[in-house]
Amino acid sequence: MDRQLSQENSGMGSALGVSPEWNGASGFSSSPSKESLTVTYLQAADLSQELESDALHTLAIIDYGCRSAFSAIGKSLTLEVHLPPLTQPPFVEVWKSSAPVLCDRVQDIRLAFTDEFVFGCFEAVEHSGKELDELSRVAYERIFEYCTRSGFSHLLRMWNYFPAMNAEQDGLERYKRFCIGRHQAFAASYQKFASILPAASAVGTQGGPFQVLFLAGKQPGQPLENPRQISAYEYPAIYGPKSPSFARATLHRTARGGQLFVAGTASIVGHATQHQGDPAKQTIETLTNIDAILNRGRHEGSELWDINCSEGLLKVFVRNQEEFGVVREVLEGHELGKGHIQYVLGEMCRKELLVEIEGIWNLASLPHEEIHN
Ligand code: 3EB
Repeated sequence: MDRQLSQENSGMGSALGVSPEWNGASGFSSSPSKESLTVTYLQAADLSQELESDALHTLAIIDYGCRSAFSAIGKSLTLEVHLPPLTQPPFVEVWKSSAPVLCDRVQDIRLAFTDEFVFGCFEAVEHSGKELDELSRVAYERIFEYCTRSGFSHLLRMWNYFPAMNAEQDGLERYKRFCIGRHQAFAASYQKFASILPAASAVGTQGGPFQVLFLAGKQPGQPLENPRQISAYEYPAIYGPKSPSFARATLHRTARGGQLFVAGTASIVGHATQHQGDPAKQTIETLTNIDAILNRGRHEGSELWDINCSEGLLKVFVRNQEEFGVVREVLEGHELGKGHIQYVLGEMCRKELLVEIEGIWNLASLPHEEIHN
């Protein structure tokens, strides 16, 4: 089973020496990214065969099963995230590019990059005595520093994974400490950072290191917010001393379309958690939120593309294993349930939240000639 979400390879050339830049809603001021990214879910057993079967270059492989099966793969970033899959056989997530890939390591960040994109992961084992706000601040500072120096200046998508998300550390919940450190780093590096925040997910793992995964590029993405929800970066202080620094989605446009990265989305309307204790209703509310973001994306780019809601690549984080069946039943009865879906066990940032869903949608764009006329 090859679950693939792929963006058409572009045959478009770029103007030599001109840095491509998106010029508002009217189009690219110069040549847009010609590289294409592809994300797929694969059965772990099919991995080696699959990696040889096409002309694409592997950027990153993410294993959610804690099995470290890929010691043989050297030319891409391989990551283990401790979020146990809820279905069998276990899957891996594969990020590919049409362009050649190189790997590197800078301090605690492992990296794989192409001409236009970098996929990286800051990873650190937590030590007792060091609080999570400190570690998350350092992680974000290092990532910002790397992105600035390398020229991959624009964060497009981030994932934050660490254990015991809802446990207290010195009198404050670990997720809230994480938000403090992330906020400090953003505030120190960027003025008015709301306009550059990437879509993100934050999910509690079953153990393992503190990890911040990121996708960054040489061209900016466009942050989108959800009209049904208050922006997370404007949440009131009842949810923590510093608000969560992320956008509801990032729209990333390239020559032949691009991608819409939808952040981890939960049963929150305004800023309030909805349907406490009811996983089915929380799933419906979450899907309504995702629909609202997809509509924002359509509205933003109607002159260039359509977004087919049944063609997403979705990851569903479920807090309690015994509620997985209910969540899946609701999703399978919804239009969004026609996409490629993987379910994993993970903790959400608020104890009352039972499910969180993230997704990637390709933007089907007009043909080459129409963009240029
Ligand atoms: C929410 O909407 C749900 O702190 O990076 C979702 C995605 C959530 C990302 C983060 C938190 C984060 O507030 C939780």
